Amino acid sequence: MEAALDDALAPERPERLREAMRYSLLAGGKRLRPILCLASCELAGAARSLAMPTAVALEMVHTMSLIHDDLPAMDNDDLRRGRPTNHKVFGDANAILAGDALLCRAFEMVAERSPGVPAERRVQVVAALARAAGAPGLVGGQVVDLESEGKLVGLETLEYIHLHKTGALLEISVTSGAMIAGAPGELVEALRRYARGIGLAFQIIDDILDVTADSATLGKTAGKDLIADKTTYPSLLGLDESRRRADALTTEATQSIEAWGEAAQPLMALASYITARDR
Ligand code: GRG
Repeated sequence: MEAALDDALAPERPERLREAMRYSLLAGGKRLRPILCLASCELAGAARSLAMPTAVALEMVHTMSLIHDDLPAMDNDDLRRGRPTNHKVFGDANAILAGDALLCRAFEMVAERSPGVPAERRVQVVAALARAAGAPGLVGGQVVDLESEGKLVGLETLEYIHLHKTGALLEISVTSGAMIAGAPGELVEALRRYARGIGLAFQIIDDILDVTADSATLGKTAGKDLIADKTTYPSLLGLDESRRRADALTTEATQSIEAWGEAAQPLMALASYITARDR
């Protein structure tokens, strides 16, 4: 995965822009979204190499969202993936532009740099990725999240934020691998149910870690939700009930794909990782 990400940003001008794009894209991170994509492509019976450009694209969209999320106009953070945030190093304007360029490159990866994937599948993934990133997905979730800061919101709004801001990209991460492989609709829908479960569980665990882990382990500022006065699962339900919810969602998620037996094992293991993770 690291080699594919490195290759996707080969030398080009302007050099400073490329440097800013590479700074955040190659800063580590769990690479969960691309790995989910590759695992679902394999589950659907195709070689993982077929989905590699889409996997790279997903990590690019995710990374751009982190760069923009960290900006002073949004979450205003100075630590990400264990390093100073992009705008702290390159300035606000370059950070915005590096994010923009990563987003554009992501669509290029799927549309133009996916040899061997039939054109109609590429179009299907481009459309689904655009929806997941845009107003019906990340952008919409981020808007409601920003609007909700400093307010006590209910579980329904919190779930809306999480399903859009975090869940939408995790969902397309899982379903895109199957789309690339030309999976039947029944499998794509089972994977969508799996993805919705792990997506929400992922964000509940994120909220829990924000309270229980330290900045060095997380590679980002711990305790940020409290500082930003955000409603979270632990603030609404407490830590124990939040963990119980994450576990229940993970169990439901894995049940959606258990009919695929041995082939579903990597996705089962990834679901367990999401609830057991410490960063
Ligand atoms: C996509 C057009 C477009 C705009 C983005 C800024 C924004 C709009 C949305 C914010 C999305 C966001 C930052 C959601 C948080 C998701 C989340 C829990 C991130 C942490 O993911 P990890 O733990 O991070 O997988 P690593 O560093 O391991 O990859």
